[in-house]
Amino acid sequence: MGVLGRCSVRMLLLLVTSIVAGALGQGSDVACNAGLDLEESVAQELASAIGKLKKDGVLTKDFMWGTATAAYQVEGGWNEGGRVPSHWDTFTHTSEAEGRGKIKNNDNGDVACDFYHKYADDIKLMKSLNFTHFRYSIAWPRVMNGSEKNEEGIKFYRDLTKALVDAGIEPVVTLYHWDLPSTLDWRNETVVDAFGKYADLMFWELKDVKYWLTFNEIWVFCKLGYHWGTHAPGVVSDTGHLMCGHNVLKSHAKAYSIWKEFYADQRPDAKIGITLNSEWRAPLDASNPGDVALVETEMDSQLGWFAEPIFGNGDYPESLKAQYGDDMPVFTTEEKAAVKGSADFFGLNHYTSLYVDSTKEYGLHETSFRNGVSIGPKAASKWLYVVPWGFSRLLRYIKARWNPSEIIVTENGTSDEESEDTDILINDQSRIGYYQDYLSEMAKAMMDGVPVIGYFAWSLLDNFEWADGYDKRFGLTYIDFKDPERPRTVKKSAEYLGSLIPTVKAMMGTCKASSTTAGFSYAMTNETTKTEAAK
Ligand SMILES: *[C@@H]1O[C@H](CO)[C@@H](O)[C@H](O)[C@H]1NC(C)=O
Ligand SMILES: *[C@@H]1O[C@H](CO)[C@@H](O)[C@H](O)[C@H]1NC(C)=O
Ligand SMILES: *[C@@H]1O[C@H](CO)[C@@H](O)[C@H](O)[C@H]1NC(C)=O
Ligand SMILES: *[C@@H]1O[C@H](CO)[C@@H](O)[C@H](O)[C@H]1NC(C)=O
Ligand SMILES: CC(=O)N[C@H]1CO[C@H](CO)[C@@H](O)[C@@H]1O
Repeated sequence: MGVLGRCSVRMLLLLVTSIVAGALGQGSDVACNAGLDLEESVAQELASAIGKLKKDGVLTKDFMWGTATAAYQVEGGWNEGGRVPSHWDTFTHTSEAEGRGKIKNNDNGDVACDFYHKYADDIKLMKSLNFTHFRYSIAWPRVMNGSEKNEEGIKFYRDLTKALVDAGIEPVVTLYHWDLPSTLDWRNETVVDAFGKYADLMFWELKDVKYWLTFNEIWVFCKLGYHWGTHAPGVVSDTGHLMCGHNVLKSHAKAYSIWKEFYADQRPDAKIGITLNSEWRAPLDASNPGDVALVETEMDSQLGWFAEPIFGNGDYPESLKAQYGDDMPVFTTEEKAAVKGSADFFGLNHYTSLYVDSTKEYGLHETSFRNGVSIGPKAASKWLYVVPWGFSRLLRYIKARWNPSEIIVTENGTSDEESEDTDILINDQSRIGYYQDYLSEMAKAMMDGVPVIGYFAWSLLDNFEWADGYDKRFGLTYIDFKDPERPRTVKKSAEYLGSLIPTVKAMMGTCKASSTTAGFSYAMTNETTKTEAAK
Protein backbone atom coordinates (compact mmCIF):
# COMPACT_ATOMS: atom_id res chain seq x y z
CA MET A 1 0.00 0.00 0.00
CA GLY A 2 2.34 2.06 -1.09
CA VAL A 3 3.03 3.95 2.00
CA LEU A 4 6.17 2.10 2.98
CA GLY A 5 7.09 0.80 -0.46
CA ARG A 6 7.01 4.20 -2.09
CA CYS A 7 8.97 5.62 0.79
CA SER A 8 11.78 3.14 0.65
CA VAL A 9 12.51 3.67 -3.03
CA ARG A 10 12.47 7.43 -2.71
CA MET A 11 14.36 7.23 0.56
CA LEU A 12 17.08 5.25 -1.10
CA LEU A 13 17.45 7.89 -3.80
CA LEU A 14 17.44 10.60 -1.19
CA LEU A 15 20.02 8.84 0.96
CA VAL A 16 22.30 8.27 -2.04
CA THR A 17 21.93 11.94 -2.94
CA SER A 18 22.69 13.04 0.59
CA ILE A 19 25.63 10.67 1.03
CA VAL A 20 27.12 11.95 -2.21
CA ALA A 21 26.39 15.52 -1.22
CA GLY A 22 27.85 14.87 2.23
CA ALA A 23 31.00 13.36 0.72
CA LEU A 24 31.40 16.45 -1.40
CA GLY A 25 31.07 18.54 1.73
CA GLN A 26 27.88 20.17 0.58
CA GLY A 27 25.36 18.45 2.85
CA SER A 28 23.50 21.63 3.51
CA ASP A 29 22.87 22.26 -0.17
CA VAL A 30 20.09 19.68 -0.36
CA ALA A 31 16.95 21.78 -0.44
CA CYS A 32 14.88 20.96 2.63
CA ASN A 33 11.55 19.37 1.83
CA ALA A 34 11.75 20.16 -1.87
CA GLY A 35 10.15 17.35 -3.85
CA LEU A 36 9.59 15.18 -0.78
CA ASP A 37 6.33 13.43 -0.09
CA LEU A 38 4.61 13.93 3.24
CA GLU A 39 6.42 11.10 5.03
CA GLU A 40 9.81 12.26 3.88
CA SER A 41 9.08 15.86 4.66
CA VAL A 42 8.02 15.00 8.23
CA ALA A 43 11.26 13.03 8.62
CA GLN A 44 13.23 15.95 7.19
CA GLU A 45 11.54 18.45 9.51
CA LEU A 46 12.40 16.26 12.49
CA ALA A 47 15.98 15.74 11.32
CA SER A 48 16.46 19.50 10.92
CA ALA A 49 14.88 20.22 14.30
CA ILE A 50 16.93 17.59 16.13
CA GLY A 51 20.04 18.84 14.32
CA LYS A 52 19.36 22.38 15.42
CA LEU A 53 18.88 21.41 19.09
CA LYS A 54 22.11 19.39 18.91
CA LYS A 55 23.99 22.29 17.39
CA ASP A 56 22.65 24.62 20.08
CA GLY A 57 23.82 22.22 22.79
CA VAL A 58 20.26 21.67 24.08
CA LEU A 59 20.20 18.04 23.01
CA THR A 60 23.29 16.45 24.52
CA LYS A 61 22.40 12.80 23.75
CA ASP A 62 20.50 11.14 20.90
CA PHE A 63 16.85 12.08 20.60
CA MET A 64 14.68 9.64 22.61
CA TRP A 65 12.17 7.64 20.52
CA GLY A 66 9.89 5.56 22.68
CA THR A 67 6.51 4.09 23.39
CA ALA A 68 4.70 4.39 26.71
CA THR A 69 2.58 2.06 28.86
CA ALA A 70 1.25 1.98 32.43
CA ALA A 71 1.29 -0.99 34.83
CA TYR A 72 -2.42 -1.34 35.48
CA GLN A 73 -3.31 -0.86 31.81
CA VAL A 74 -1.04 -3.66 30.53
CA GLU A 75 0.35 -5.98 33.22
CA GLY A 76 -2.50 -8.14 34.46
CA GLY A 77 -1.25 -10.66 37.04
CA TRP A 78 -3.27 -8.63 39.50
CA ASN A 79 -2.99 -11.13 42.39
CA GLU A 80 0.25 -12.87 41.42
CA GLY A 81 3.66 -12.68 43.08
CA GLY A 82 2.35 -11.17 46.31
CA ARG A 83 0.74 -8.14 44.67
CA VAL A 84 -1.90 -6.58 46.93
CA PRO A 85 -4.96 -4.72 45.56
CA SER A 86 -4.77 -1.19 44.24
CA HIS A 87 -7.77 1.12 44.37
CA TRP A 88 -8.34 0.26 40.68
CA ASP A 89 -8.75 -3.41 41.63
CA THR A 90 -11.19 -2.43 44.35
CA PHE A 91 -13.06 -0.09 41.99
CA THR A 92 -13.36 -2.62 39.15
CA HIS A 93 -14.24 -5.52 41.47
CA THR A 94 -17.08 -3.85 43.38
CA SER A 95 -20.74 -4.13 42.53
CA GLU A 96 -22.00 -2.27 39.48
CA ALA A 97 -23.61 0.33 41.69
CA GLU A 98 -20.41 1.12 43.58
CA GLY A 99 -17.77 1.37 40.89
CA ARG A 100 -17.70 -1.39 38.32
CA GLY A 101 -20.71 0.13 36.57
CA LYS A 102 -18.62 3.21 35.75
CA ILE A 103 -16.33 1.07 33.57
CA LYS A 104 -17.42 0.27 30.02
CA ASN A 105 -18.60 -3.36 29.81
CA ASN A 106 -17.62 -3.78 33.49
CA ASP A 107 -14.06 -4.45 32.25
CA ASN A 108 -11.05 -4.66 34.57
CA GLY A 109 -7.26 -4.98 34.47
CA ASP A 110 -7.01 -8.49 35.97
CA VAL A 111 -5.35 -9.87 32.84
CA ALA A 112 -5.12 -6.80 30.57
CA CYS A 113 -2.38 -7.46 27.94
CA ASP A 114 -0.74 -10.05 30.21
CA PHE A 115 2.46 -7.99 29.96
CA TYR A 116 3.42 -9.52 33.33
CA HIS A 117 4.14 -12.78 31.49
CA LYS A 118 4.79 -11.51 27.99
CA TYR A 119 7.19 -8.62 28.45
CA ALA A 120 10.14 -10.46 26.87
CA ASP A 121 8.26 -10.75 23.57
CA ASP A 122 7.16 -7.14 23.80
CA ILE A 123 10.77 -6.03 24.17
CA LYS A 124 11.60 -7.92 20.95
CA LEU A 125 8.70 -6.12 19.32
CA MET A 126 9.96 -2.67 20.40
CA LYS A 127 13.39 -3.58 19.18
CA SER A 128 12.09 -4.60 15.75
CA LEU A 129 10.26 -1.27 15.58
CA ASN A 130 13.51 0.62 16.23
CA PHE A 131 12.42 2.35 19.44
CA THR A 132 15.36 3.43 21.59
CA HIS A 133 13.39 3.99 24.84
CA PHE A 134 10.50 2.44 26.73
CA ARG A 135 8.35 4.19 29.33
CA TYR A 136 6.59 1.94 31.86
CA SER A 137 5.26 2.40 35.35
CA ILE A 138 5.72 0.46 38.56
CA ALA A 139 2.67 -0.86 40.39
CA TRP A 140 3.21 0.31 43.95
CA PRO A 141 0.99 -2.54 45.33
CA ARG A 142 3.22 -5.07 43.53
CA VAL A 143 6.40 -3.94 45.28
CA MET A 144 5.06 -3.03 48.73
CA ASN A 145 2.35 -4.60 50.84
CA GLY A 146 1.61 -2.13 53.57
CA SER A 147 4.96 -0.85 54.79
CA GLU A 148 6.84 -4.05 53.90
CA LYS A 149 8.62 -4.61 50.63
CA ASN A 150 7.59 -7.52 48.44
CA GLU A 151 10.71 -9.15 46.99
CA GLU A 152 8.90 -11.06 44.29
CA GLY A 153 7.25 -7.94 42.92
CA ILE A 154 10.52 -6.03 43.00
CA LYS A 155 12.20 -8.86 41.12
CA PHE A 156 9.68 -8.46 38.29
CA TYR A 157 10.75 -4.85 37.73
CA ARG A 158 14.44 -5.71 38.14
CA ASP A 159 14.08 -8.41 35.47
CA LEU A 160 12.07 -6.15 33.15
CA THR A 161 14.60 -3.32 33.50
CA LYS A 162 17.53 -5.66 32.90
CA ALA A 163 15.89 -7.21 29.84
CA LEU A 164 15.42 -3.73 28.37
CA VAL A 165 18.98 -2.64 29.08
CA ASP A 166 20.30 -5.93 27.63
CA ALA A 167 18.27 -5.25 24.47
CA GLY A 168 19.75 -1.76 24.20
CA ILE A 169 16.49 -0.03 25.11
CA GLU A 170 16.68 2.73 27.68
CA PRO A 171 14.13 2.43 30.51
CA VAL A 172 12.06 5.48 31.52
CA VAL A 173 10.19 4.72 34.73
CA THR A 174 7.04 6.31 36.16
CA LEU A 175 6.57 5.69 39.89
CA TYR A 176 2.86 6.45 39.94
CA HIS A 177 0.47 5.89 37.06
CA TRP A 178 -2.75 5.74 39.06
CA ASP A 179 -2.63 2.39 40.92
CA LEU A 180 -2.58 3.43 44.58
CA PRO A 181 -2.45 0.67 47.23
CA SER A 182 -6.10 0.38 48.25
CA THR A 183 -5.33 1.14 51.91
CA LEU A 184 -4.15 4.68 51.03
CA ASP A 185 -6.03 7.84 50.04
CA TRP A 186 -4.56 10.87 48.27
CA ARG A 187 -6.66 13.21 50.45
CA ASN A 188 -4.91 11.96 53.58
CA GLU A 189 -1.54 13.52 54.31
CA THR A 190 -0.12 10.22 55.61
CA VAL A 191 0.30 9.27 51.93
CA VAL A 192 3.23 11.70 51.61
CA ASP A 193 5.59 9.70 53.83
CA ALA A 194 4.36 6.44 52.36
CA PHE A 195 5.18 7.68 48.85
CA GLY A 196 8.62 8.84 49.99
CA LYS A 197 9.42 5.33 51.31
CA TYR A 198 8.17 3.73 48.12
CA ALA A 199 10.17 6.10 45.90
CA ASP A 200 13.31 5.51 47.97
CA LEU A 201 12.88 1.73 47.62
CA MET A 202 12.60 1.92 43.84
CA PHE A 203 15.50 4.36 43.42
CA TRP A 204 17.60 1.91 45.44
CA GLU A 205 16.48 -1.20 43.55
CA LEU A 206 16.55 0.02 39.94
CA LYS A 207 20.06 1.40 39.64
CA ASP A 208 20.14 1.34 35.83
CA VAL A 209 17.27 3.75 35.31
CA LYS A 210 18.39 7.10 33.86
CA TYR A 211 14.99 8.77 33.61
CA TRP A 212 12.53 8.81 36.50
CA LEU A 213 9.05 10.32 36.53
CA THR A 214 7.39 10.65 39.92
CA PHE A 215 3.78 11.07 38.76
CA ASN A 216 1.70 10.77 35.63
CA GLU A 217 -1.07 13.32 34.98
CA ILE A 218 -1.94 14.59 38.47
CA TRP A 219 -4.82 16.55 36.97
CA VAL A 220 -6.53 13.40 35.66
CA PHE A 221 -6.32 11.17 38.71
CA CYS A 222 -7.19 13.92 41.20
CA LYS A 223 -10.00 15.43 39.15
CA LEU A 224 -11.55 12.17 37.89
CA GLY A 225 -10.82 10.20 41.08
CA TYR A 226 -11.75 12.73 43.78
CA HIS A 227 -14.03 15.32 42.14
CA TRP A 228 -16.12 13.72 39.39
CA GLY A 229 -15.70 10.18 40.69
CA THR A 230 -15.50 8.59 37.26
CA HIS A 231 -12.12 6.97 38.03
CA ALA A 232 -10.95 5.07 41.14
CA PRO A 233 -11.59 5.58 43.98
CA GLY A 234 -14.84 7.12 42.66
CA VAL A 235 -15.12 10.00 45.14
CA VAL A 236 -17.54 12.80 44.21
CA SER A 237 -16.57 15.92 46.16
CA ASP A 238 -16.24 19.70 45.77
CA THR A 239 -12.73 19.86 47.20
CA GLY A 240 -11.31 16.30 47.16
CA HIS A 241 -9.26 17.02 44.04
CA LEU A 242 -7.64 20.05 45.70
CA MET A 243 -6.47 17.97 48.69
CA CYS A 244 -5.35 15.22 46.35
CA GLY A 245 -3.32 17.66 44.23
CA HIS A 246 -1.77 19.20 47.33
CA ASN A 247 -0.62 15.87 48.77
CA VAL A 248 0.65 14.73 45.40
CA LEU A 249 2.78 17.88 45.01
CA LYS A 250 4.20 17.32 48.49
CA SER A 251 4.85 13.64 47.71
CA HIS A 252 6.57 14.62 44.50
CA ALA A 253 8.76 17.14 46.33
CA LYS A 254 9.58 14.52 48.95
CA ALA A 255 10.70 11.99 46.33
CA TYR A 256 12.75 14.67 44.59
CA SER A 257 14.50 15.66 47.82
CA ILE A 258 15.28 11.99 48.63
CA TRP A 259 16.72 11.62 45.14
CA LYS A 260 18.85 14.75 45.47
CA GLU A 261 20.08 13.85 48.94
CA PHE A 262 20.90 10.17 48.49
CA TYR A 263 21.15 9.30 44.81
CA ALA A 264 21.91 12.24 42.53
CA ASP A 265 25.65 12.37 43.30
CA GLN A 266 26.19 8.65 42.70
CA ARG A 267 24.19 8.70 39.47
CA PRO A 268 25.20 11.90 37.71
CA ASP A 269 23.79 10.75 34.38
CA ALA A 270 20.29 10.08 35.79
CA LYS A 271 17.45 12.61 35.97
CA ILE A 272 14.11 12.93 37.69
CA GLY A 273 11.02 14.80 36.52
CA ILE A 274 7.24 14.63 36.41
CA THR A 275 4.64 14.21 33.67
CA LEU A 276 1.78 16.71 33.45
CA ASN A 277 -1.01 16.55 30.92
CA SER A 278 -2.51 19.45 29.08
CA GLU A 279 -4.81 20.31 26.27
CA TRP A 280 -4.09 23.46 24.29
CA ARG A 281 -6.81 26.11 24.43
CA ALA A 282 -7.61 28.66 21.75
CA PRO A 283 -10.01 31.59 22.16
CA LEU A 284 -13.34 30.81 20.51
CA ASP A 285 -13.27 34.36 19.17
CA ALA A 286 -9.75 35.76 18.94
CA SER A 287 -11.15 39.30 18.67
CA ASN A 288 -12.90 38.98 22.05
CA PRO A 289 -10.45 40.00 24.83
CA GLY A 290 -12.57 37.99 27.30
CA ASP A 291 -11.89 34.79 25.39
CA VAL A 292 -8.20 35.59 25.02
CA ALA A 293 -7.86 36.27 28.77
CA LEU A 294 -9.74 33.07 29.57
CA VAL A 295 -7.08 30.98 27.80
CA GLU A 296 -4.59 31.68 30.60
CA THR A 297 -7.14 31.04 33.38
CA GLU A 298 -8.18 27.73 31.86
CA MET A 299 -4.54 26.74 31.30
CA ASP A 300 -4.00 27.48 35.00
CA SER A 301 -6.87 25.21 36.01
CA GLN A 302 -5.20 22.24 34.34
CA LEU A 303 -1.47 22.72 33.67
CA GLY A 304 -0.62 25.80 35.78
CA TRP A 305 -2.12 24.15 38.90
CA PHE A 306 0.95 21.85 39.02
CA ALA A 307 3.46 23.44 36.64
CA GLU A 308 3.48 26.82 38.40
CA PRO A 309 4.47 25.35 41.82
CA ILE A 310 7.13 23.06 40.32
CA PHE A 311 8.50 25.04 37.38
CA GLY A 312 7.41 28.55 38.40
CA ASN A 313 7.31 30.34 41.74
CA GLY A 314 6.63 27.41 44.11
CA ASP A 315 2.97 28.30 44.63
CA TYR A 316 -0.43 27.88 42.99
CA PRO A 317 -1.46 30.35 40.26
CA GLU A 318 -3.33 33.43 41.55
CA SER A 319 -6.34 32.60 39.36
CA LEU A 320 -6.82 29.27 41.16
CA LYS A 321 -6.52 30.88 44.59
CA ALA A 322 -9.11 33.46 43.54
CA GLN A 323 -11.44 30.80 42.19
CA TYR A 324 -11.33 28.48 45.21
CA GLY A 325 -10.74 30.98 48.04
CA ASP A 326 -10.46 29.28 51.43
CA ASP A 327 -10.85 25.84 49.87
CA MET A 328 -7.48 26.18 48.12
CA PRO A 329 -4.82 24.42 50.23
CA VAL A 330 -1.89 26.60 51.33
CA PHE A 331 1.81 25.69 51.19
CA THR A 332 4.08 26.63 54.10
CA THR A 333 7.24 28.55 53.27
CA GLU A 334 9.30 25.34 53.58
CA GLU A 335 6.90 23.42 51.37
CA LYS A 336 7.08 26.11 48.70
CA ALA A 337 10.86 25.96 48.75
CA ALA A 338 10.75 22.16 48.43
CA VAL A 339 8.29 22.15 45.53
CA LYS A 340 9.88 24.99 43.57
CA GLY A 341 12.37 23.65 41.03
CA SER A 342 11.73 20.01 41.98
CA ALA A 343 12.19 18.55 38.47
CA ASP A 344 15.17 18.13 36.16
CA PHE A 345 12.93 18.04 33.09
CA PHE A 346 9.32 18.72 32.08
CA GLY A 347 7.32 15.63 31.01
CA LEU A 348 4.30 16.46 28.86
CA ASN A 349 1.34 14.33 27.81
CA HIS A 350 -0.72 15.91 25.07
CA TYR A 351 -3.56 14.65 22.88
CA THR A 352 -6.00 17.37 21.87
CA SER A 353 -7.11 21.02 22.00
CA LEU A 354 -10.21 23.03 22.89
CA TYR A 355 -11.78 26.44 22.39
CA VAL A 356 -12.62 28.62 25.37
CA ASP A 357 -15.77 30.74 25.38
CA SER A 358 -16.01 33.51 28.00
CA THR A 359 -19.67 34.14 27.24
CA LYS A 360 -20.59 30.81 28.86
CA GLU A 361 -20.73 30.25 32.61
CA TYR A 362 -18.10 28.33 34.55
CA GLY A 363 -18.07 24.64 33.71
CA LEU A 364 -19.32 25.28 30.17
CA HIS A 365 -16.39 27.47 29.13
CA GLU A 366 -14.64 24.82 27.12
CA THR A 367 -15.96 23.57 23.82
CA SER A 368 -14.73 21.56 20.85
CA PHE A 369 -16.97 23.49 18.44
CA ARG A 370 -17.02 26.88 16.74
CA ASN A 371 -20.21 27.70 14.84
CA GLY A 372 -21.05 24.02 14.84
CA VAL A 373 -17.71 23.03 13.30
CA SER A 374 -15.40 20.86 15.42
CA ILE A 375 -11.86 22.04 16.19
CA GLY A 376 -10.54 18.99 14.35
CA PRO A 377 -11.58 15.52 13.18
CA LYS A 378 -12.90 13.37 16.03
CA ALA A 379 -11.05 10.25 17.23
CA ALA A 380 -12.87 7.43 19.04
CA SER A 381 -12.53 8.83 22.59
CA LYS A 382 -15.22 11.40 23.23
CA TRP A 383 -12.67 14.00 24.42
CA LEU A 384 -10.22 13.55 21.59
CA TYR A 385 -10.25 15.77 18.47
CA VAL A 386 -7.21 15.78 16.19
CA VAL A 387 -5.68 19.29 16.34
CA PRO A 388 -1.99 19.20 15.32
CA TRP A 389 -1.50 22.99 15.44
CA GLY A 390 -2.48 23.00 19.14
CA PHE A 391 0.60 20.89 19.93
CA SER A 392 3.15 23.46 18.73
CA ARG A 393 1.19 26.26 20.46
CA LEU A 394 1.30 24.36 23.73
CA LEU A 395 5.03 23.61 23.45
CA ARG A 396 5.82 27.26 22.72
CA TYR A 397 3.60 28.34 25.62
CA ILE A 398 5.44 26.06 28.07
CA LYS A 399 8.78 27.44 26.97
CA ALA A 400 7.59 31.04 27.15
CA ARG A 401 6.02 30.65 30.60
CA TRP A 402 8.34 28.26 32.46
CA ASN A 403 11.40 27.93 30.24
CA PRO A 404 12.30 24.36 31.29
CA SER A 405 15.77 23.25 30.16
CA GLU A 406 14.38 20.00 28.72
CA ILE A 407 10.93 18.78 27.69
CA ILE A 408 10.10 15.12 27.07
CA VAL A 409 6.82 14.38 25.32
CA THR A 410 5.93 11.37 27.45
CA GLU A 411 2.62 10.54 25.71
CA ASN A 412 0.88 11.43 22.49
CA GLY A 413 -1.53 9.36 20.46
CA THR A 414 -5.04 8.71 19.26
CA SER A 415 -7.78 6.12 19.68
CA ASP A 416 -9.87 3.85 17.48
CA GLU A 417 -13.27 2.46 18.37
CA GLU A 418 -13.46 -1.27 19.08
CA SER A 419 -14.66 -3.04 15.94
CA GLU A 420 -15.32 -6.56 14.70
CA ASP A 421 -13.43 -5.58 11.56
CA THR A 422 -9.84 -6.18 12.66
CA ASP A 423 -8.48 -5.20 9.24
CA ILE A 424 -9.64 -1.64 9.80
CA LEU A 425 -8.03 -1.60 13.24
CA ILE A 426 -4.72 -2.93 11.94
CA ASN A 427 -4.59 -0.82 8.78
CA ASP A 428 -4.83 2.35 10.90
CA GLN A 429 -4.19 5.10 8.37
CA SER A 430 -5.80 7.75 10.56
CA ARG A 431 -3.28 7.06 13.33
CA ILE A 432 -0.43 7.42 10.81
CA GLY A 433 -1.90 10.79 9.82
CA TYR A 434 -2.15 11.80 13.47
CA TYR A 435 1.52 11.00 14.11
CA GLN A 436 2.69 12.73 10.93
CA ASP A 437 0.80 15.91 11.68
CA TYR A 438 1.65 16.06 15.40
CA LEU A 439 5.33 15.25 14.82
CA SER A 440 5.52 17.92 12.14
CA GLU A 441 4.12 20.50 14.57
CA MET A 442 6.53 19.33 17.27
CA ALA A 443 9.43 19.77 14.85
CA LYS A 444 8.31 23.34 14.10
CA ALA A 445 8.31 24.19 17.81
CA MET A 446 11.75 22.61 18.17
CA MET A 447 13.07 24.72 15.28
CA ASP A 448 11.95 27.72 17.31
CA GLY A 449 14.10 26.51 20.18
CA VAL A 450 11.57 24.58 22.30
CA PRO A 451 13.88 22.03 23.95
CA VAL A 452 12.10 18.74 23.20
CA ILE A 453 14.59 15.91 23.80
CA GLY A 454 12.30 12.90 23.38
CA TYR A 455 8.96 11.64 22.10
CA PHE A 456 6.90 8.68 23.37
CA ALA A 457 3.94 7.35 21.44
CA TRP A 458 0.96 6.25 23.51
CA SER A 459 0.83 3.31 23.40
CA LEU A 460 2.88 0.22 22.49
CA LEU A 461 -0.18 -1.99 22.96
CA ASP A 462 -3.95 -1.66 22.86
CA ASN A 463 -4.77 -1.77 26.57
CA PHE A 464 -7.19 -1.20 29.45
CA GLU A 465 -8.31 2.39 28.80
CA TRP A 466 -9.60 3.13 32.34
CA ALA A 467 -13.30 4.03 32.34
CA ASP A 468 -13.50 3.16 28.63
CA GLY A 469 -12.45 -0.44 29.38
CA TYR A 470 -11.11 -2.20 26.28
CA ASP A 471 -13.48 -0.28 24.03
CA LYS A 472 -10.99 2.37 22.88
CA ARG A 473 -7.77 1.29 21.23
CA PHE A 474 -4.67 3.52 21.49
CA GLY A 475 -2.08 0.89 20.55
CA LEU A 476 0.54 0.64 17.83
CA THR A 477 -0.14 -3.07 18.25
CA TYR A 478 -3.52 -4.78 18.02
CA ILE A 479 -4.49 -7.22 20.77
CA ASP A 480 -7.37 -9.66 20.60
CA PHE A 481 -8.68 -9.41 24.17
CA LYS A 482 -11.05 -12.34 23.66
CA ASP A 483 -8.11 -14.67 23.11
CA PRO A 484 -6.58 -15.89 26.41
CA GLU A 485 -3.14 -15.77 24.74
CA ARG A 486 -3.58 -12.03 24.01
CA PRO A 487 -1.82 -12.31 20.60
CA ARG A 488 -0.17 -9.11 19.31
CA THR A 489 -0.47 -7.89 15.70
CA VAL A 490 1.63 -4.95 14.58
CA LYS A 491 -0.47 -2.14 13.07
CA LYS A 492 0.51 -0.02 10.07
CA SER A 493 1.18 2.93 12.37
CA ALA A 494 3.83 0.89 14.21
CA GLU A 495 5.53 0.17 10.89
CA TYR A 496 5.34 3.84 10.03
CA LEU A 497 7.08 4.95 13.24
CA GLY A 498 9.51 2.03 12.96
CA SER A 499 10.62 3.25 9.55
CA LEU A 500 10.51 6.93 10.50
CA ILE A 501 13.11 6.55 13.27
CA PRO A 502 16.01 5.34 11.07
CA THR A 503 14.89 7.68 8.27
CA VAL A 504 15.19 10.70 10.55
CA LYS A 505 18.61 9.47 11.69
CA ALA A 506 19.77 9.03 8.11
CA MET A 507 18.58 12.51 7.20
CA MET A 508 20.43 14.17 10.06
CA GLY A 509 22.93 16.61 8.70
CA THR A 510 21.60 16.52 5.15
CA CYS A 511 19.86 19.84 5.43
CA LYS A 512 20.72 23.26 6.78
CA ALA A 513 18.61 24.13 9.82
CA SER A 514 16.72 27.36 9.34
CA SER A 515 15.03 28.70 12.44
CA THR A 516 11.96 30.86 12.19
CA THR A 517 12.65 32.15 15.75
CA ALA A 518 8.97 32.83 16.43
CA GLY A 519 8.25 32.96 20.16
CA PHE A 520 4.88 32.45 21.77
CA SER A 521 2.08 34.99 21.70
CA TYR A 522 -1.63 34.75 22.31
CA ALA A 523 -2.13 36.20 18.84
CA MET A 524 -1.13 32.75 17.64
CA THR A 525 -3.95 31.02 19.44
CA ASN A 526 -5.96 30.10 16.39
CA GLU A 527 -5.47 27.92 13.39
CA THR A 528 -4.57 30.60 10.82
CA THR A 529 -1.05 29.20 10.58
CA LYS A 530 -2.24 25.62 10.27
CA THR A 531 0.55 23.63 8.71
CA GLU A 532 0.63 22.67 5.10
CA ALA A 533 1.31 19.10 6.28
CA ALA A 534 -2.02 18.85 8.06
CA LYS A 535 -4.70 17.44 5.84
C1 LIG B 1 4.40 -8.85 52.48
O1 LIG B 1 5.45 -9.45 51.73
C2 LIG B 1 6.39 -10.13 52.50
C3 LIG B 1 7.51 -10.57 51.57
O2 LIG B 1 7.02 -11.21 50.43
C4 LIG B 1 5.70 -11.28 53.23
O3 LIG B 1 6.63 -11.93 54.04
C5 LIG B 1 4.57 -10.72 54.08
O4 LIG B 1 3.86 -11.77 54.66
C6 LIG B 1 3.63 -9.88 53.23
N1 LIG B 1 2.67 -9.24 54.08
C7 LIG B 1 1.39 -9.17 53.76
C8 LIG B 1 0.54 -8.41 54.70
O5 LIG B 1 0.93 -9.65 52.72
C1 LIG C 1 -5.40 9.02 57.42
O1 LIG C 1 -4.67 7.79 57.35
C2 LIG C 1 -4.27 7.30 58.61
C3 LIG C 1 -3.36 6.12 58.39
O2 LIG C 1 -3.92 5.21 57.49
C4 LIG C 1 -5.50 6.96 59.43
O3 LIG C 1 -5.12 6.52 60.71
C5 LIG C 1 -6.36 8.22 59.56
O4 LIG C 1 -7.58 7.91 60.21
C6 LIG C 1 -6.67 8.82 58.20
N1 LIG C 1 -7.33 10.10 58.34
C7 LIG C 1 -8.49 10.38 57.74
C8 LIG C 1 -9.04 11.73 57.97
O5 LIG C 1 -9.07 9.57 57.03
C1 LIG D 1 14.17 -0.56 11.61
O1 LIG D 1 15.41 -0.09 11.14
C2 LIG D 1 16.06 -1.00 10.29
C3 LIG D 1 17.46 -0.45 9.99
O2 LIG D 1 17.38 0.86 9.56
C4 LIG D 1 15.22 -1.22 9.04
O3 LIG D 1 15.85 -2.14 8.19
C5 LIG D 1 13.86 -1.73 9.47
O4 LIG D 1 13.02 -1.85 8.34
C6 LIG D 1 13.21 -0.80 10.46
N1 LIG D 1 11.97 -1.36 10.97
C7 LIG D 1 10.77 -0.94 10.54
C8 LIG D 1 9.59 -1.57 11.19
O5 LIG D 1 10.65 -0.09 9.69
C1 LIG E 1 -6.87 34.29 14.01
O1 LIG E 1 -5.84 35.19 14.38
C2 LIG E 1 -5.55 36.16 13.39
C3 LIG E 1 -4.30 36.91 13.82
O2 LIG E 1 -4.27 37.12 15.19
C4 LIG E 1 -6.80 37.05 13.22
O3 LIG E 1 -6.54 38.03 12.25
C5 LIG E 1 -7.96 36.18 12.79
O4 LIG E 1 -9.13 36.95 12.72
C6 LIG E 1 -8.19 35.03 13.75
N1 LIG E 1 -9.15 34.11 13.19
C7 LIG E 1 -10.13 33.57 13.89
C8 LIG E 1 -11.03 32.64 13.14
O5 LIG E 1 -10.30 33.77 15.08
C1 LIG F 1 -6.07 14.52 29.68
C2 LIG F 1 -5.86 13.39 28.77
O1 LIG F 1 -5.83 13.57 27.58
N1 LIG F 1 -5.71 12.22 29.33
C3 LIG F 1 -5.58 11.00 28.61
C4 LIG F 1 -4.20 10.59 28.47
O2 LIG F 1 -4.12 9.43 27.74
C5 LIG F 1 -4.71 8.36 28.35
C6 LIG F 1 -4.51 7.17 27.52
O3 LIG F 1 -4.55 6.11 28.34
C7 LIG F 1 -6.16 8.62 28.61
O4 LIG F 1 -6.66 7.62 29.41
C8 LIG F 1 -6.34 9.93 29.29
O5 LIG F 1 -7.68 10.26 29.34
